[in-house]
Amino acid sequence: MAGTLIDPNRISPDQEGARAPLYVARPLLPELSDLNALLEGVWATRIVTNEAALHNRLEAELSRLLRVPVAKLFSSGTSALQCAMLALDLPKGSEVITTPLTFPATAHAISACGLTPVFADIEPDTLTIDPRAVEAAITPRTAAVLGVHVYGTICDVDALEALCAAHDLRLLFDAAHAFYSQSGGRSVATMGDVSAFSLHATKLYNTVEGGLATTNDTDLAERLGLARNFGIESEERVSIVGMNGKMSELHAAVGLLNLDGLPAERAARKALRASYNSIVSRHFGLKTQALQVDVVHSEQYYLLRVDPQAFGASRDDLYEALKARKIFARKYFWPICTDYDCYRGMPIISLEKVAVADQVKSTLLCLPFHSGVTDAHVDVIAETIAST
Ligand code: T4K
Repeated sequence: MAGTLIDPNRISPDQEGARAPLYVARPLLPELSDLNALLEGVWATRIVTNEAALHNRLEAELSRLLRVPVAKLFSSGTSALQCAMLALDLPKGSEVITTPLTFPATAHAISACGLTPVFADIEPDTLTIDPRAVEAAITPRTAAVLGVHVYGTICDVDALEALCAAHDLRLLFDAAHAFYSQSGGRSVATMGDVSAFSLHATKLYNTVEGGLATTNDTDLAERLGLARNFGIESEERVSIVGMNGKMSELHAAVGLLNLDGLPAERAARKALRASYNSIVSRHFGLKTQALQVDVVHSEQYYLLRVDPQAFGASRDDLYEALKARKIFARKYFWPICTDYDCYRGMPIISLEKVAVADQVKSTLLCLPFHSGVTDAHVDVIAETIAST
């Protein structure tokens, strides 16, 4: 995808000013005319939400695509996570072990369910939760473990499953970054008791706002359905604590149409990953995600890891240099959960003196990663990296 490196002097300030900003994400969107056509049927019935026809069609399509028995749609990835924990009926006040290197939604979903997040350290290569740190974090109050396939890197699922089975804990995955991922031929959607996906506009596959929870367990499926609809079992019976986590027909319509664009978006990102990898390989002090064997990558993010000593500049230097060229990379995830006002002071349970998460958090940068990144953008990014 990348052409030859360009001479930075060839980009005049005028040209630079005229170029549109490039963001870390750009939503995949269907043709507006196709969306209008699909919505005509919805307008005709005036059934616009509450688990209606397009919603149910999309659930069936996603269950097939992700090769999982149960796929339940939600209004967001956050509501999918919360409803997963409500459906599992984890005892109030119990602890859920999770990673500090994630988006706020992961820890907040735990707290919003009346549970306590406990942060366990991550592995230095994969940046996913370290099963040995999880084991060290288990107390008599632990009810569940919530792993995050961060940047689409799959957690050590076998070790976490074994640990949870041995300690009688429930296992959930925040798979917001891992739509369509597979490991050893196994779909991520089938891992643990339940997996929650985000279908937000910034995600590889999106419904504008939306979420998805998947499970192999049909009993749990019923409770997930209750949890997303206020716990309403029938007109005259409310059986569990629930919320409004439902997806509307408008969002489901976008989701149905976006299924068609998914293969081309993934292909464009795969090519872009190869271009970025070739740039990264030219610089000491830069690397990307650990390559996982026998894994189909989600192609959600492209992570750059900057070693300031070896590279000669920091992550923040590079972020600012790119920003000056209107390339808006993102410091996902900075700050980490234990830096937030609401969780500050909570320890990261670690096997290290300084937690790995604290060591790496200032080195991570996600580059723009979507089909709107052109060869010219890649050239500017390559030149900026070379000159920082
Ligand atoms: N768990 C994990 C591990 C997650 O990463 C997330 C969400 C969740 C759970 C929760 O899922 P949801 O409840 O959100 O479904 C964005 C997304 O809003 C968020 O969904 C995502 N993770 C997170 C990693 O990224 P921000 O605050 O970075 O978004 P924002 O508005 O700065 O968008 C980033 C860039 O994308 C913008 O600079 C421009 C571009 N963009 C954004 C939007 C909204 C567009 O081009 N079009 C758009 O409509 O959180």
